[in-house]
Amino acid sequence: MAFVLAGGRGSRLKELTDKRVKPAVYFGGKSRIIDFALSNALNSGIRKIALATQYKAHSLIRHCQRGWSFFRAERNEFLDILPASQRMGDEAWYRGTADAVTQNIDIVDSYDIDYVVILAGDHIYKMDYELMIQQHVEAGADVTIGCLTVPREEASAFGVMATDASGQITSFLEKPADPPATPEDPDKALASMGIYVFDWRFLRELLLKDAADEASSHDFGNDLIPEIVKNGKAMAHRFDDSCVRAEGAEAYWRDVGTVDAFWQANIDLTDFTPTLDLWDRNWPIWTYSEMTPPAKFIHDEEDRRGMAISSMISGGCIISGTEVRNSLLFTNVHTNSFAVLDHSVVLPDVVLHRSARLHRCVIDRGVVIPKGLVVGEDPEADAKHFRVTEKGITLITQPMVDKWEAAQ
Ligand code: ADQ
Ligand code: ADP
Repeated sequence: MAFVLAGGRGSRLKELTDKRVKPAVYFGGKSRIIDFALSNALNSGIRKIALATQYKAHSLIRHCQRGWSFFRAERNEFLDILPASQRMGDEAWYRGTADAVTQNIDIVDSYDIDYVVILAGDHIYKMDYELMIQQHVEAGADVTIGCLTVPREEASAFGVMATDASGQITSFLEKPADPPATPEDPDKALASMGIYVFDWRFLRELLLKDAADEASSHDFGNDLIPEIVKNGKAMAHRFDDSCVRAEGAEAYWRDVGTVDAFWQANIDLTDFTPTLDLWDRNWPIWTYSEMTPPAKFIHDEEDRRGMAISSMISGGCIISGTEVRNSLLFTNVHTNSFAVLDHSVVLPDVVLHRSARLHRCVIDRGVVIPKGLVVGEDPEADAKHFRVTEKGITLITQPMVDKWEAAQ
């Protein structure tokens, strides 16, 4: 089975996670971040999935109910949504990632499974977990951890490990200030992806021991993994090109944890040949998608052509007399004459009124962009009303637009 952790807010996404948890944030034109972990599980042949939620889970739960309800209960397949609900003690919330599993031990017992793969619900990647489970079983490991090499200067955000020649993990430091480099490259570190395969019986024991430990933060990366590395057999599973089943496909993994990373990963999809291939029919990204008519492009009555260049435009969009360049538009975006959208990520149901010009923006779901609003041409002026990131990307939400309108 797969146990997906989807409870953490993802506060570096700022206002995008004010109302919804990070795994429920939209990604790639039609999907949400959670769809990647769930699709990987499904495409790897895993049809028993539990999903632990807590922070602002309504939009996540609604999405999963609409899009992920095709499992066949009569074949013992399911997506079981497990909100934090005081199952064990008096704690209202899951105290940490390990506690999210501990509080559901009796439910997992009822699934009658041998192996569990613990996943984070907030990364964008394609990975075949079956290969990792195979390696785990063949090596007779206590835990197998998915890992990848990252630039050393970024490694402080991860669990960082060292391995011996057999791939056994010899040291593990959770978010070290000074991350150790890999033996091959002083500028790289071997980082945990927060993906773990366990024998359920082994993990169960460990969780019960951890629950009784008052000094523990009940977290996989902080508590359980270092303990196994010290006293058991923890193996590394390298995430590389061989983890992607499609021929010639390149390994792709992103933590779209900041507005900049979110914008970049979405805009990358408009590249000539994006590394993340959403068109691969052998590894589809399943999702809930509204029934919509095809996108429509209108040459308006004032002779403006509605057009999109190097862009992705979802169903239900109406591009009327607007120039769209290097942008990604989600479902049901409506735009009007003399407007420009350039290098922008536009979430569903946005309306863009006449003569608005938006460059390098992320626009939240349902925002109505007023006539003549210009963003991305004067960063200092933009920062008065909108959130401008370090890299000069502007995040626009409806309350920010209301503030801008009030100031006019
Ligand atoms: P972090 O990046 O700190 O480190 P963490 O906050 O533990 O990740 O979240 C992991 C997953 O669990 C996320 O999907 C999050 O939504 C979810 N989550 C967080 N708290 C939760 C809770 N109380 N209940 C339910 N779900 C919860 C981890 C590892 C590192 C590793 C990185 C890789 O600890 O070792 O390098 O992930 O991103
Ligand atoms: P989504 O994330 O599915 O796009 P919205 O952007 O509409 O959903 O809203 C995010 C979340 O904010 C919803 O799932 C809901 O929990 C909450 N929300 C939105 N509008 C309201 C409202 N009018 N009253 C209460 N909660 C709301």
